[in-house]
Amino acid sequence: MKCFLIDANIATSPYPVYPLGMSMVANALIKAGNRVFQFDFLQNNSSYEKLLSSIKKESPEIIGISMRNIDNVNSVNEEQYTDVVKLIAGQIKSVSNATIVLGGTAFSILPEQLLEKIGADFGIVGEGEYLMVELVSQLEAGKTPVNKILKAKSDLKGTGIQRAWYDKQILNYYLDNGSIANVQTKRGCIHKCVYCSYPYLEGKVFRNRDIQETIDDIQFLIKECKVKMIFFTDSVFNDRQGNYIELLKEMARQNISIPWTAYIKPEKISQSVIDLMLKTGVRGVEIGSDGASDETLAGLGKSFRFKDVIECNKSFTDNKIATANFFMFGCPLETVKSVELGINNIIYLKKTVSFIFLGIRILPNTKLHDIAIKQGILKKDDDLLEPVYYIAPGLDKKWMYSTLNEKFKPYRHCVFPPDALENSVKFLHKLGHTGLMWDLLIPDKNRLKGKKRVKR
Ligand code: B12
Repeated sequence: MKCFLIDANIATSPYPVYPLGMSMVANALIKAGNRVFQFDFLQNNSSYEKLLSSIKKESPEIIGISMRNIDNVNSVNEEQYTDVVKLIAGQIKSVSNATIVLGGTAFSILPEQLLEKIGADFGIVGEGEYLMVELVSQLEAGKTPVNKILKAKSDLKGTGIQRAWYDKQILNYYLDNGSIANVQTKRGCIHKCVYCSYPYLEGKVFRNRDIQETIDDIQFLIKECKVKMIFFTDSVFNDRQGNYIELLKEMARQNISIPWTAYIKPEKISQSVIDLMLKTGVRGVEIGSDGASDETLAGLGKSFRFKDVIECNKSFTDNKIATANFFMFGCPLETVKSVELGINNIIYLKKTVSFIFLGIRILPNTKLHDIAIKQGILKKDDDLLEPVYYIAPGLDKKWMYSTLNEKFKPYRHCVFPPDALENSVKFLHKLGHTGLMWDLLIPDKNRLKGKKRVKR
């Protein structure tokens, strides 16, 4: 069948992100014998004209739209991204009778609401490879599934998760605009953080991709696409089973070294693992600390405490590896006292940069959703298309905003609101800089790993 895939993500902060999900679905469709055209809306200047002329030229029978973000989860400066998808679907219908299928993380989080809002024919929740191929072959056989929303069981075996069909032209656009190329090494999340949708999106157990296939992706990106840095997109890179260590060992054995970054769960990392990271090119890591005090870490359902955050940062900074930490204020169990303690903890977290969010975007299928209903912050039938941010009862948002603003302002390494530096980063991207960027804010002149900027 002739398939046309559109990545409809228009978010450009902290940088535009290559549509990895769309490319994985493209690969599955191609392997199943379909003809696939990948269209990236952002790369095409968000031009409806270009989109429609491509659709007319390709005349596809099925059009898949990949929706990554619902909004920017930033209560202080809200942006939302689903209206544009409604417009895209409306425009498509004016020139094509193709079946429209929605997918991607944003769609998976709010499937019923988004199918209705956007007016597509079908939607696929969760990983799209298997169900999209299945849907295409059913439609080809003249069968129309009864259910409009199809739910993946997130049960593709790790080794069954195939490589993405990276589109070089699309990738070049992203690399030219400050992006870091992305590689997935596994799916799933075993953690129970109350606010997080990762286990819902990817399943509750880790499913490791074949290590050599992951390395083939990395080699392809280095050799064929001249990629200068890689982001391992796993929800948590340092999994307890140690798959990441096996991957790094194999990269080291094959002499592969490329600047890379990933999300790290706070825990002490042994020196031998840090040495492997250095050998394979680690440039900096993003630590998912989230809570700034033991009280809020407990309220978030975290299995670690603030001393682990300090220790984890130290494992890296002692080795001159740059770290960024992400924190949220207003968590369950937050009080005026824990806000004050948390602010101090962040200010005194050494040689790192911290990004601070106010409030937590409430998503369905999370424990926070239930907590918010119990506490009267949400009603059971609120559709959540419009973001609602959780702030623990008893705390005043205005007070929180002015306190965070005032206390963090003197410190370059404490970024509040989290997008405060967006314009400066965009300017650096225009000058051709790419990579972490946040490492420029680290108050340590010897932060070797981040010092040499990556240029495209
Ligand atoms: C890694 C990551 C990042 C990294 C990306 C780094 C990089 N260079 O790639 C960084 C830190 C930059 C980032 C930033 C942001 N992120 Co982020 N990120 C993720 C994360 C952990 C993984 C995304 C990923 O690459 N997955 C791997 C790919 C292969 O999977 P996938 O995209 O889901 O695709 C599969 C399915 O969705 C489906 N599918 C995808 N497209 C299609 C299309 C069709 C037709 C079909 C049928 C199926 C289908 O099939 C695919 C293969 O199985 C997700 C959470 C998660 N676990 O999914 C959040 C997530 C996507 N991010 C999110 C958000 C909000 C953001 C930011 C807006 C945050 C901010 N304020 O800065 C920015 C936006 C950046 C941008 N320009 O878009 C949200 C989006 C949902 C929402 N709440 O709105 C998520 C889901 C986290 C969450 N639970 O809230 N992010």
